Amino acid sequence: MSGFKADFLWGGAVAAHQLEGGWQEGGKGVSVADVMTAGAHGVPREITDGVLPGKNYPNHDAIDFYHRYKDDIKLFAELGFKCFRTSIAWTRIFPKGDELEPNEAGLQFYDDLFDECLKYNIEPVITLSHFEMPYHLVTEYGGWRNRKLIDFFVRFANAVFTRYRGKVKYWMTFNEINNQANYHEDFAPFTNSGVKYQPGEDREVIMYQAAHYELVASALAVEAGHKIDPDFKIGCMIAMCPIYPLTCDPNDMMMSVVAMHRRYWFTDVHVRGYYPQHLLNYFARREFKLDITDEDLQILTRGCVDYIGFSYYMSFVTKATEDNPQLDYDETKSLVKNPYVKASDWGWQIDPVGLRYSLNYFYDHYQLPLFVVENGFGAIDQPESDGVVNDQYRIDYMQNHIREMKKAVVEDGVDLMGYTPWGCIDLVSAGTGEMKKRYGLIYVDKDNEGNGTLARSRKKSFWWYQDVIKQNGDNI
Ligand code: P53
Repeated sequence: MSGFKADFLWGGAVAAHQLEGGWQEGGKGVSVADVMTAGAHGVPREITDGVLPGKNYPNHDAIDFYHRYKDDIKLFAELGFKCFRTSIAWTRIFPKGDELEPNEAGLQFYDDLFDECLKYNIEPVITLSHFEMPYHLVTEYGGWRNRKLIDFFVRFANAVFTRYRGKVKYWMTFNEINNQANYHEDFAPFTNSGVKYQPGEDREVIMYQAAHYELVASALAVEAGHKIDPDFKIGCMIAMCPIYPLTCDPNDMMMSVVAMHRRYWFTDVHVRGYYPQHLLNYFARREFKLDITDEDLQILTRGCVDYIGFSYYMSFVTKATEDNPQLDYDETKSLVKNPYVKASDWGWQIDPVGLRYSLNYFYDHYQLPLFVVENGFGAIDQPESDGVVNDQYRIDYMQNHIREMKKAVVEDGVDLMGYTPWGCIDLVSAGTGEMKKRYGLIYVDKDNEGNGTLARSRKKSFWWYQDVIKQNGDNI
């Protein structure tokens, strides 16, 4: 093969809570994203007890895509997008999460949004749960630590699969389900699973329980989706940060293997439909008592995904230490700096070759089609005197990553479906809640404090990416 397939899905990616705004419109309920304040690099977002007066909640208004999506999709069409990845805000469809009937106004919003995409032959690629589950499920049920969430999620999945069949073909169940491998911090357990920890709780076992229920829910959704429309392609979504050994010391190498086990076993369950033996042995060693029934194990085998969607921004590095003979992985302590690569202003290590490595890792393990559904460079952009952002650094980042992606296709033979760079239009950062950590090809006039006209303008990267799509990557 000389390059990307003829029907390669070039596009861009966003998530509902990070761009829509309209947090109380059309009957939408409060989501977990609505109770997170703005933080900064090194300053965690605060998770408040409901929406409190006087706090800055950047997702409430975001970039007002809810009202401006027609103009924004027109810009995506101008870029030549073949697909557009977004999520359905669960709280627009089931505002509290435990209702029996969906909210028609929310369903209608996404009908209109998908129609607008299809008008330009832009294929919607839809994530069901992207860090925006109903907050009511947190306060009433404890989030995904509760088995009841499986039914609520499957009801939501069924409602949107049924409604949008014929409009949406590509789906993913849980965004970056494996972020919660970092259960030591509050962010990922809350955004992935609506889990808030009490002091003194064993965080790790609760994380595994929540992830198990999500994997069962995902499998049930995949099974139901295939019945609703056999043409559906339903994937998982993994945050891929490959973990290298710091040196060729065999102990460092083995630490890297175990760290990869802890961060990526989720993919094994999604793809193969059963738990890897190393994890079962780990559960036994730690004496975790998990609610995993025989019926659950049956369900997992019936709901294997069709493809692997993954995000790739950076790689990690680990090393073995004498005080850790069993090579336990703690994402807040086990990672060290890579001396060979540079990092972004937010400390994310820039490693284009790591994308080729990741594509090979997934394809060697699973032989399933792969979809790079996020990649990009979060940076501070400054419009120049003519008003245009000259983001050559972003072009360099994307070009270097696409080049490595192409090697994975041409030289290594991986089956790659598409590429959707993250935050194709500037939006609210998930990790920090900032506006100033920008990823877009399209600039949005809004700052961290919420000031700005919300006007959209094309950055230099806009024209560059437009040309990449036009030439199907032949110029890379
Ligand atoms: P922000 C951590 C590591 C890798 C990807 O992230 C991550 C995170 C969580 O911050 O999140 C994904 O906005 C996620 C998007 C998010 C994007 O990467 O923190 O799927 O919602 O915006 C970039 O710079």
